[in-house]
Amino acid sequence: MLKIARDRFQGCLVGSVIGDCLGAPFEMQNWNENGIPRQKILSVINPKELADKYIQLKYTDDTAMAKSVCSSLLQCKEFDAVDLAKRFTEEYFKEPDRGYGSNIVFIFEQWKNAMKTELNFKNVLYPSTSQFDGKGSYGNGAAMRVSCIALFTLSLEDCIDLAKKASILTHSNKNGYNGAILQALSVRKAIRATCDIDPIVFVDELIDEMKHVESFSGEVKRNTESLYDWTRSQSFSFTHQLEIIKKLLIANNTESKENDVKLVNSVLGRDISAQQAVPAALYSFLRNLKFGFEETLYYAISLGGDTDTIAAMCGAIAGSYYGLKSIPHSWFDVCEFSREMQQFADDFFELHKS
Ligand code: F2R
Ligand code: MG
Ligand code: MG
Ligand code: MG
Repeated sequence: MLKIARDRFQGCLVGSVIGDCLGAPFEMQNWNENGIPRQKILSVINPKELADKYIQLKYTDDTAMAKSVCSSLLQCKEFDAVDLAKRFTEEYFKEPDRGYGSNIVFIFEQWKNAMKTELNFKNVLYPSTSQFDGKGSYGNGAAMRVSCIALFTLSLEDCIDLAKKASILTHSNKNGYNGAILQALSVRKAIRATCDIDPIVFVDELIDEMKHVESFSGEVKRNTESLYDWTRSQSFSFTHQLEIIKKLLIANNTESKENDVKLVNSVLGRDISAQQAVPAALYSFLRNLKFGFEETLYYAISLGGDTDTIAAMCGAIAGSYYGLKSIPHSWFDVCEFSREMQQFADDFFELHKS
């Protein structure tokens, strides 16, 4: 039986939706190398001020897609590619204005057509593997939705395997799905931490895991009938980005936030790609371990760029470590779908009790 507190399951999924909702007002609004000033962030999301306001901060595609992964796993009790594809498609056509990536929507359109004739779902990966001249998407849209996989799976191997399968449905580029694996592994490690996290040990362990993962990676072949048919290719690696994170942590630039943001933005980046957004989210968590959930989220947003997604991924990792109790009540109250994400977390928790 898995011995992890319910509060940390809840922290993971609530942290994710809160990061999405709080980061969304700033998404792509600020590309200044110094990021977004703290005052500007506080003017929108200061929990003390939000407590007196009857407003709702809306979730975006990050949560819309995470919702489908959660409900598919909970209903099917296993990974089912066709079920998940259908849920993504239905969710998108129900609310297409949640701020989806500009290319992923073509996948939903192809699936919608396929849903008219069940037969076409024989190759559910066709739309994903056809994107970008067969290279597949490396957007961060797979990574932003896979945190719950660390709540569903028990073994490391299953966590990696399911994160990959849930990703390649839309993101068949190796950086798209490996970024998602790194996110799932980060959540897994954070939620299982039994004492104070040593950030260097945390990164070293991820380096070992990602070295293994990336040694088997390649683009998913176009038109393949198999989910497991990979070709190999080299170049960018998350393992290398983790080495950079380690150097940043050792330099320990926690005194001056401004200089740190500038450096992080120049060496890690914070754009819509998994290559930039996932390391930025992980670093935001590890760099702020002394400061707790709230400060961690401000920092993630302060990087600028893809703020909703970086904050959603960072929120999931941080929430897994600090638990729901560490999340300000007013953030929980004003963020759309917090309560439902808490319920999903409870359902994952209950799965492991039986
Ligand atoms: N789309 C957005 N934000 C845009 C602005 C929204 C704003 N709120 C507004 O409306 O004003 N955010 C959401 O998209 C990201 C997740 O995207 P996803 O799901 O990965 O989509 P996609 O289309 O697959 O990829 C995104 C873009 O990345 C580039 N790209 C990906 N693979 C590529 C490749 N192999 N070669 C070249 N370019 C590639 C393309 O520009 C894609 O359109 C999250 O931020 C979510 O919040
Ligand atoms: Mg949102
Ligand atoms: Mg979004
Ligand atoms: Mg985004």
